Amino acid sequence: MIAQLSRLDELAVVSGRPRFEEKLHVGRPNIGDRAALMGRIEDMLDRLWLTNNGPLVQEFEARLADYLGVEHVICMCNATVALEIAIRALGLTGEVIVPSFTFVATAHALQWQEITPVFCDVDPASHNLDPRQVERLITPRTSGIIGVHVWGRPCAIEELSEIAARRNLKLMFDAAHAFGNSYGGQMIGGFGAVEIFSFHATKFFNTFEGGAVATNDAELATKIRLMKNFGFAGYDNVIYIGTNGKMSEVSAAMGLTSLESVDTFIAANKRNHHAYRRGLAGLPGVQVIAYDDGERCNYQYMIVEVDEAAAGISRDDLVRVLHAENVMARRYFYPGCHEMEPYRSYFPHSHLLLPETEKLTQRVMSLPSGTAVGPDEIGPICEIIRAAVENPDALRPYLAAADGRH
Ligand code: T4K
Repeated sequence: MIAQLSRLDELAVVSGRPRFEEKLHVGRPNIGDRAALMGRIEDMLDRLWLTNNGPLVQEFEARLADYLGVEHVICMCNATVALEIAIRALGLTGEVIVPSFTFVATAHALQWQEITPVFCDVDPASHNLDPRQVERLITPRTSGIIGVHVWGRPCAIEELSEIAARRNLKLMFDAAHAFGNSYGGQMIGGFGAVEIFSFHATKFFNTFEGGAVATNDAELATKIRLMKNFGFAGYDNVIYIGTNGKMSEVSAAMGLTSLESVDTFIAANKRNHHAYRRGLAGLPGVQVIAYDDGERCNYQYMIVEVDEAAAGISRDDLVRVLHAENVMARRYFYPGCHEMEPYRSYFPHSHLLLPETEKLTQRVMSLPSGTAVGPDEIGPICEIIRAAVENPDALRPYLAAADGRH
């Protein structure tokens, strides 16, 4: 056990002595049963079949379809390529409405194929696309909407579906954060035309690198399968434009193993989430975002919103305090996509249309969770935050000095 933090001068920004010897990262991978993983890899090596729709990928896709309750799951090398392929298979062109408050992959997947991402503001409560703003951004060039279930919290799916149907637009979801979550009791994966998951190492459920498209549309699934394998319909028979989006067998081995431990991973995230909530309860200006306990939820992102006016300290200064302690809090998502290149140059005034996004990018930070941390780490992390929020004036000169050192 780590001793209680009793005095301000025990903070590392003051003393120079970090609370944790080793860095605590956001996005530390969860690893399932190593023996099961190694067994699958040994079998794979014996089979001499390493990629190109091997038996492990086929088994993984079938298990995922079952878990998600969808007709078709197509595994891919990562979610970014899965997004690109799904966007192309859906026939999106011209302009597509997306949030700016997302990982830049969502926007890049469009711009990569010369489709303009039109950045839409978010609802400050859910951090997801604000449907009223979506409606205002539709032009004759708009072909679709990509909602992102940020932190795994479902978008306003019904409102977005209604707008898409009424305005004759395609609707798909970037569900990179939402594997294992439900909306109205139905698993994320079955909404819109397609939903895309990420199984990157930093996701609570990982395949090293990986992603998947889930859909109930058989025609679309066939098209996506062709596109992720160069358009091959059989030996020597290319019938479509395609690329290489295939998942390898070793990733599927990891995926199948991760799936066997998915409930354990979720339980660790949930325990951590509630430990943080207890540890930070009552702190002015520091709010842990809530998940709906009535739905299935992976609790993978431990997100705190810092209101500088109420907390007396900015999000960025809190991140400085935590980094000095080797708690590697992250500013997801900062800056918004509209402030990143090439979008910043293409649309220099878009920040004027994104007031809630601008606020959120200044307020949000992500804290370590997953199986790599537990109450022994979370208790001290909360104490560090508490000590900083309770003593902002005393800390200011040390923070200025720490800033100068970086
Ligand atoms: N859509 C959304 C909404 C997304 O959030 C993402 C990805 C995508 C689409 C695209 O999915 P993929 O194409 O990646 O499948 C990380 C992840 O790389 C990215 O997958 C994720 N979202 C994003 C939110 O976070 P970075 O640039 O912040 O990664 P990095 O290298 O700084 O690592 C993050 C943290 O994880 C660090 O604190 C260190 C730790 N880490 C990382 C790796 C790779 C480990 O402890 N072990 C590891 O193996 O993007």
